[in-house]
Amino acid sequence: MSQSFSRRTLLKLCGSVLPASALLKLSSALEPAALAQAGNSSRKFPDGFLWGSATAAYQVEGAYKDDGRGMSVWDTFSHTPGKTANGDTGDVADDHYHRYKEDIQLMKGLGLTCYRFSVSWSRIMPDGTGTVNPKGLDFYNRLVDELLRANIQPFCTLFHWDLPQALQDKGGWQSKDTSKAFADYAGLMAGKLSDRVKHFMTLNEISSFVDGYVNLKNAPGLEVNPAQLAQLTHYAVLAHGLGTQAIRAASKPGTQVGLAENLSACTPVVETEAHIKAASIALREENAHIFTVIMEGKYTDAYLQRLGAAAPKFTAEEIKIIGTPLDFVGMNIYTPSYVKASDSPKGYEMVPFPEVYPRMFSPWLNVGPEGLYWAPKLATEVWKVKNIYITENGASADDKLTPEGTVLDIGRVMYLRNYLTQLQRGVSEGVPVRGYFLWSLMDNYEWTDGYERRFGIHYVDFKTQKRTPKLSAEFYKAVIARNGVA
Ligand code: PNW
Repeated sequence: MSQSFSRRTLLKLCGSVLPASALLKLSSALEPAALAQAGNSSRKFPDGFLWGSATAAYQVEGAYKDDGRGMSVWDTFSHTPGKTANGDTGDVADDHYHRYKEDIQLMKGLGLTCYRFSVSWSRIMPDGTGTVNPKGLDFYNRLVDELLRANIQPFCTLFHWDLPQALQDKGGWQSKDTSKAFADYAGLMAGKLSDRVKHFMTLNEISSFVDGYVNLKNAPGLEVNPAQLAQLTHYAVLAHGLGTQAIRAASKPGTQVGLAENLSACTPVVETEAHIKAASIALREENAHIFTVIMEGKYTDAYLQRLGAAAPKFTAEEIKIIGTPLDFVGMNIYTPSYVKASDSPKGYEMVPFPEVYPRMFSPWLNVGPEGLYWAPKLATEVWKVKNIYITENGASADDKLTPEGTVLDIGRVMYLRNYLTQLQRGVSEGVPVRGYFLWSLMDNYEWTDGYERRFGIHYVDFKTQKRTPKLSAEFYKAVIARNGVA
């Protein structure tokens, strides 16, 4: 029969048989400094690994009418009654437009070495094309200068869903002209910022924003048919390709270009050879319409066959542009897509999440830390990707301020610790992940979910704009300080 003892009893028992010197060793091994050192020697990231956080213009900036900013599809959508939780809008959000200096101090407090932000296209070009608004440009100049003063490398996303309304009025992503307009705007921004910004991302999560054309819950809130969806997705990947070329043409030497995509993070259900093989086939096919065509400069045959008459129309030249080689790829990974081996002609099967499953505070945020190991690893094998950044990873939680004025978000800490452990596993095996951006620096406007679903590691009181570090901020600071999982 086995019996368990409390730690205190164990120490007492050992004390009666162990010599004093051994006991001293044992107790000093339990000292906080020694424990910290133990953490230091394990689960480390390579020197120079970048630690960042990410935000997006519409979710944090506010100041939606300031200094000549034009309207975007998210202004229109959020101002339409019944579209967002509590009718919340990004009119004020975190008021980051006015408080960016204070927010950079938060970043400094964490020890961040990089920060990912996005540019509001309609601040720069209120009509989406043509006339440039100098005051809009000034804001990003000030932001970048302040980041550099704080020794934080700026990573700039050029489009994070806030399409100028003027372009939506002309068809939005259903028009090829939008792809060309994006390239003009992207080239302009690279010309203005690449003396200081060394990493640009074209588009954030194509798969998410094209959803706004079939899912009434996202801007612009339309419902198109499958053929139209495939075609506008094609125009979005084309915008990425044209944008990549425009950024390169306008940039100072040494500028790196990539994108940030929430690819389907295919992960074997069990780590056996057969399931791993299935996951790598699935990675190509499940991402055929976006990530694969960008990586390979080709739509897979299976994708085109599956769509049949609804397949996108494209030219050989467009496909070549879409496949323009990138300097890095950014992966936004929150949740894995579990894959199992199958005897079907496809060779794999997706495993759906059951109704009862560990989730964070957003219904889609299923917990599966190994996604952060497998997706980058398989992408490296399948596409020979050389540089990867995790451009987003994080979790929503039902955060509440305690009477003492803190937030003990142990759910988010649990989530981050497990995901980072899997990321470290990959990096230690040589998967070329160069940096990690936690979503998000602070609570912000979570699109259709308004201000209800908090993703920040700083709590924001949206009435007073006061920022308070949560327990997860303390956790992340410790991770950064030891360059290893805390
Ligand atoms: C990303 N999903 O969105 C976006 O890039 C951010 O703007 C957003 O705030 C963040 O993740 C948290 O939601 C996603 O349903 C939205 O799988 C939905 C999904 C994934 C990412």
